[in-house]
Amino acid sequence: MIPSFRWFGPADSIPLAYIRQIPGVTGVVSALYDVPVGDAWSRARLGTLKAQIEDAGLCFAVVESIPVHEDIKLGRPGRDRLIGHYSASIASMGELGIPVLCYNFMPVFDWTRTDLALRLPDGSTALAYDDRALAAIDLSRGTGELPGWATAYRPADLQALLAAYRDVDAERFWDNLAYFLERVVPVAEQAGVRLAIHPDDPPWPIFGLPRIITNARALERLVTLVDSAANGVTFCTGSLGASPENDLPAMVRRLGGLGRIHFAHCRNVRITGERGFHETAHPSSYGSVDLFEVLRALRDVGFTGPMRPDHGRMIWGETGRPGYGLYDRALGVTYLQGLWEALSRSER
Ligand SMILES: [Mn+2]
Repeated sequence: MIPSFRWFGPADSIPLAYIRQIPGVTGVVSALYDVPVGDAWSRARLGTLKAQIEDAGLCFAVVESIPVHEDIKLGRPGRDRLIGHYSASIASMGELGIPVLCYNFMPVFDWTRTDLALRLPDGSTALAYDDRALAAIDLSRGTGELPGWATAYRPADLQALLAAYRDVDAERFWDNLAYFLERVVPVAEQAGVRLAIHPDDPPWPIFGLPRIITNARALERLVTLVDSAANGVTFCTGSLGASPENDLPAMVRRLGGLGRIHFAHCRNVRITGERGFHETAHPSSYGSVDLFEVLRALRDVGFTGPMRPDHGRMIWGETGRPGYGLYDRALGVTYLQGLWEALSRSER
């Protein structure tokens, strides 16, 4: 297991030098954040990022993520050219020896919350989701009411995109994902890069849009779309753990046993009702996810990939990118390493 930490590039308010000081963390999860969606990532740009990470004494463990253009997800004409660009980006990763690519395949919006600063009893704040609050958001007026997405789309563009998805049901969306993977997985194999799809967050349809990477059945279907070790998953305990139907340790044993877990996002959520949850501190006792059992399953299947803490709360007066402050994530990755050390040493 490679303890890792997400870094949003040189614009991140948390410098690599701070990440270097978190005990045990050696891997960095990062991306190029200023390349327009659909363009190829050049080896030169990615190489500069890799050099910055290595100059700080760390290792570029995962690209998270290269966004998949909506035209690919919609199966529109023109997707082949965009898939060509995506393949070029994967080839650049391979040339630089960056081994894992985390990506997602969610329509229009990826992570979605209804509150970015829910106050918890201890005074910290966390991200939260409530399906009733989401239902009250009217997208015909744009995304202004959707936390975290206020400036993501112009209202007219959003309406056009939502209209385009009206003809795309879940099965058609699966077809579009298969079409994409049939073309990029061979490129990844050739490049020595492992693809790791991130589950949908939250793991159910929102705004009438299809969401398909939500549970054990879906993840097993995903890995059989293209039967290659390069076609795997990011096991995100927070995303999958928001649904009580998901037995996370069992899913780890099944997918990990197939050798298809290439990256782990470990965090906790507390389920607060049907399709409702808020994020919490990482330790098992704070939420609905039993991280001890998840990590035990990861150990048992021989997981050796990068693992990062996922969203943290805002604590100790810190401000910053929602979910991505330094303090709570540093506590989280330290806790995860404590579990891992105890599991490893008790096996002797
Ligand atoms: Mn995640």
